[in-house]
Amino acid sequence: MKLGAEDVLIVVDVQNDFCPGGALAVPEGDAVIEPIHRLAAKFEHIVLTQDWHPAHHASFEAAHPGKEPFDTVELAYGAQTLWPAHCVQGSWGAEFHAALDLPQAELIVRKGFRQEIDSYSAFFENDRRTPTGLAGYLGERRLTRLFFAGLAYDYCVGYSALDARRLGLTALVARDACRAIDLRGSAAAMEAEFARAGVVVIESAEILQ
Ligand code: VGL
Ligand code: ZN
Repeated sequence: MKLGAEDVLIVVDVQNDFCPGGALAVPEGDAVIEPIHRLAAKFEHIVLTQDWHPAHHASFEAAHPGKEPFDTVELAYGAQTLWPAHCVQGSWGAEFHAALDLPQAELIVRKGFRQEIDSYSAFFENDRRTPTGLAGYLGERRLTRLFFAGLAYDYCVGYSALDARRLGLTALVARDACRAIDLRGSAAAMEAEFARAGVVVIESAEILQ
């Protein structure tokens, strides 16, 4: 695939807490790092995202006495899955995995830092309205074709790709450079959404060719 100045690789949440040994470990989460490095070598532009929660964030199970991790609650903006505390600002778990080596990345987008709103997407928080600023950044820099990789396929990667389509951008997801949480069929559900929204799922070998 021919890549150019309008293409950007968006590397989602490759942080310790989403990798083995982390608080919300995605199975084989660290396996995304190698394919991401291979992809990154081909891209002129790379953006990283970083899940970045205050210590008692509303998406944490501990903020809801009597609830368990992965239960669902109603917050002001609608249904919210509860997670074990993860990616707390300044903690080890919030740091990028030590093996992730992308010093050339041009931007780090932090999300989920508002106490009362979770954020899966790199574009909008879970109220679907509060922007992170990424759309403005990409627009000003004329970055219009977005390639996604990272964690988790069925949450932050998936919601980011869907929002990219909502914003009229081209969105491709490098499947083998992602890993899923797969909570209650969430990976298959996300793929159905991808098909509806026109998100292209692709193997990184096809991008590298
Ligand atoms: C994520 C659940 C909670 C993700 C972040 O990066 O996919 N999932 N926070
Ligand atoms: Zn989170």
